[in-house]
Amino acid sequence: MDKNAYNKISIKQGDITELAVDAIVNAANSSLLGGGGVDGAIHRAAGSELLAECRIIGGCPTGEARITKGYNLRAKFVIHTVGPVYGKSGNSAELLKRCYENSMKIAIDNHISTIAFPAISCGVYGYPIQEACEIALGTTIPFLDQYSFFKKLIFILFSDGDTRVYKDCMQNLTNHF
Ligand code: AR6
Repeated sequence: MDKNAYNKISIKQGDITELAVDAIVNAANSSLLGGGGVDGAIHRAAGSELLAECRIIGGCPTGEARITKGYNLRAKFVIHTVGPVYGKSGNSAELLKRCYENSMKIAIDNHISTIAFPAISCGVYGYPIQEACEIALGTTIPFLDQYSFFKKLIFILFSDGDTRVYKDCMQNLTNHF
């Protein structure tokens, strides 16, 4: 792994709706019609045009991703992905990995070079943060290595504890240099 890839990652605590990046990722449900948690916050901040565009898309299966505009958000785009309900939606680890992979693929297809992820599935869907974090970092970092046009990858967490887990996991990865 190229050390430069790690320099493009930042782990922050805060509200994803406030970020001025090319795309923020939404932890949606398969209807794409909004909900609670980060999904609710993104829809509130983006405004009703986001819901109208999501209606046209007509849903998204677990593990896949879809892109819309960002409307009133500072982010130009929203990439909506549907995480697994932990222990319920088939192979949870494989499905969560696909969420990160498919979000990064959509980013590439749309020339998105700055992107921010929340902790997909780690709220209402019950995924343990440590396991989810390892999947999030392990799946996205190889894309930074392979596609040098990516400039910034942000993981934005809501709680102190989740932020600490991500920072520790990142530290363990960089210690290998
Ligand atoms: N910015 C960053 N992170 C946030 C924000 C925010 N504004 N708000 C919450 N989080 P969740 P899920 C964190 O429940 O588990 C929705 O109703 C939160 O602390 O939003 O994938 C959807 O419609 C947690 O760590 O998503 C689905 O029905 C993480 O974001 C369902 O919840 C994800 O928590 C999806 O559940």
